[in-house]
Amino acid sequence: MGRKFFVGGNWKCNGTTEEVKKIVGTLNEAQVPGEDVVEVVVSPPYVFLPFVKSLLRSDFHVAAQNAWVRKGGAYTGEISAEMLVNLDIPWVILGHSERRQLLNETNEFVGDKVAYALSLGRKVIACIGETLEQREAGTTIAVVAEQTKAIADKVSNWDNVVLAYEPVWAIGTGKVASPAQAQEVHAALRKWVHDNVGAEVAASVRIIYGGSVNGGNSKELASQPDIDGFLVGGASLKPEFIDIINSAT
Ligand code: G2H
Repeated sequence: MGRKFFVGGNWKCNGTTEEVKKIVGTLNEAQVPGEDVVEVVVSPPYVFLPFVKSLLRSDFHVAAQNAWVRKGGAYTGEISAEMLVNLDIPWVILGHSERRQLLNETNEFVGDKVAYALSLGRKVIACIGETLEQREAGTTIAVVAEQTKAIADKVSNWDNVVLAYEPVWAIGTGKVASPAQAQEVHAALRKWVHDNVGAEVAASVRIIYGGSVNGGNSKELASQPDIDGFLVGGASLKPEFIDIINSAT
């Protein structure tokens, strides 16, 4: 069975109530292929999750941008996966490079977070990607393999995992990876999963690309055989997000 195209909108730390209403209004009116063709998930900041969920069309879904690594408790400022269960939020983004870099999240910590969220029935968009220095040093594949291994070490069932390859040098910079650059890493990742997890998971796991995706570059990126969708930041706040969703066909 083919891999269903996946488009995630990562709103990051952006938005007011009025802006959120406007974005959701645009999404709700959009003409896009059905859920059988493309899975659409938007990820507002935590404080807007229930609001967005209540307004959003039923064929689009919501994701949190993070979750605590274990059961909730005395962790000031954190949000637990149990709360996502309680609010019926199906998806969570974990291991985004902004958290890895700014908040020092390690590979092992991200692996633990992914495993814990999955254990509570959440679906996970797990982010990996190399820095510019690592790319220039020729270690891209080794870096993303190590990040993926830290997840694979803790996860036995990959049904609810989407892997998001997001080269750090392409995030929010306007410097998108070329389709060939992205395809090369996606193919290497799929091979890594094939060799280290199994052929069935390698064939079915969706590997999406993130980093300066926009309405102008999504179609060509989407045409690459191992690019199964996108995680979109800046452009997910704009009407061009609809064009990105439509690049599924
Ligand atoms: C990468 C991406 C969304 P942007 O972080 O996850 O952001 O599309 O703004 O580069």
